[in-house]
Amino acid sequence: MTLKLCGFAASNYFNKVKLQLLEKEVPYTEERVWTGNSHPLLMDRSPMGKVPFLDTPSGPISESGACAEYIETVYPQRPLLPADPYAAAKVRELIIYMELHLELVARDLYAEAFFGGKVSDGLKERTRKLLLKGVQGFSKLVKFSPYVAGAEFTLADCAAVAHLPLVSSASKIIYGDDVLAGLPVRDYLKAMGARPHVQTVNADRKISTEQMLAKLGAKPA
Ligand SMILES: N[C@@H](CCC(=O)N[C@@H](CS)C(=O)NCC(=O)O)C(=O)O
Repeated sequence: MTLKLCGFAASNYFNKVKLQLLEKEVPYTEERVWTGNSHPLLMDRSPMGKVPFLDTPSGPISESGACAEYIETVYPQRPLLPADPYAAAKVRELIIYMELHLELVARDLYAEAFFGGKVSDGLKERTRKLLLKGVQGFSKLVKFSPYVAGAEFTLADCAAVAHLPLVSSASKIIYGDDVLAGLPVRDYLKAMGARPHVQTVNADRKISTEQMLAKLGAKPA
């Protein structure tokens, strides 16, 4: 049985794992599973009802970080984590900064930034403070030389390509300025956009985003 990546291609966490699979040339299939419902198709395999999750020959795995680690262990070809334990820990550290201190914080803005909802002024203010703190921490770790963790393309790039554009655009839409503007994120994303697998992920993301917005009855921001 080949791996099956489940979720939808508008999801940044889905795309982080998808880019890893494509870059490593791991054979896999996709199953489109939408969130926002408690269907057993979702909850039995991803108990928090989140995507992505990965169907493996041994059973399902939820949480993109756990999926990514499983893929690295079972498919050692084209490793996206350095062999050196310290360097590998620095890649994992960078991913946590992007996910916990940037993306998860900015997520509170998405309802208004992308889905036609409304976020209170209090939440916007609190989120901005947390985002600026996250950006400060991330700036100390990130390398952009030319990849986010240094000279090699790693799992941290799979995460960066998926998460950083969302953080930038949510903050631009809500605050009128990009909290990541002090970092060379635009140039980095442009360079990453030349990679064929990043192009595939981005093309699929566009189609899936339109489908998702149509499902929600929302208009693109
Ligand atoms: N920590 C999770 C985050 C995944 C996540 O938040 N996925 C979103 C889609 S981008 C989702 O499933 N949201 C639906 C929900 O939270 O109910 C991971 O790394 O997989």
